[in-house]
Amino acid sequence: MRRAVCPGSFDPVTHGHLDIVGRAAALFDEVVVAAGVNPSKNRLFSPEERLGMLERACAPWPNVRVDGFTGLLTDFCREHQIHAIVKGLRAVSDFDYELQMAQMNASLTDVETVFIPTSPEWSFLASSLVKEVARFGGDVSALVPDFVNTALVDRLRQA
Ligand code: COD
Repeated sequence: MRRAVCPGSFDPVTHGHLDIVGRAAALFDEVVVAAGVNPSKNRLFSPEERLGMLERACAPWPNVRVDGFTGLLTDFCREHQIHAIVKGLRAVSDFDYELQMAQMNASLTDVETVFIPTSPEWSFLASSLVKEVARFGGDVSALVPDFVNTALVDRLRQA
């Protein structure tokens, strides 16, 4: 079975992430969307909230499942017999960092990184920008699933 992981912080999941997940699901038999749940990192959404949003967003793909991980991604890959890491690439700036991580991960275990180029419509999209725009009252409803937009508005209203 060809199994791949789409790892990320997903704080929160955006249409850019989901575009990559959907395209990975067409290439691999099984895709695990794995959210890094490092509790020491300051996130807008808790691990449980991020996983819940991912579960809902990935429900349309029967060969996609959602999981969380702490520690090294390569350890997660080894535990789950995953031999491919799928990453989205937006710009040259992504490539510099992603190449370094891909080479480090390959040096730690026999995992290959597969890069999928961002779709033009989502090339500017990042969770950090979505949060910043939403924080100042901007409309991000076209950039994230409806229920994520609702959660963002609710969370930022409380802040
Ligand atoms: N279009 C296409 N791809 C996109 C878009 C978009 N609009 N937005 C995001 N993506 C891609 C990113 O390029 C990335 O590949 C993925 O989606 C996740 O993005 P984020 O921002 O949610 O997540 P990151 O980049 O913060 O996640 C980093 C990891 C958690 C994957 C990384 O830190 C990690 O592997 N951590 C575990 C510890 C470890 O193993 N460290 C050693 C690394 S060598």
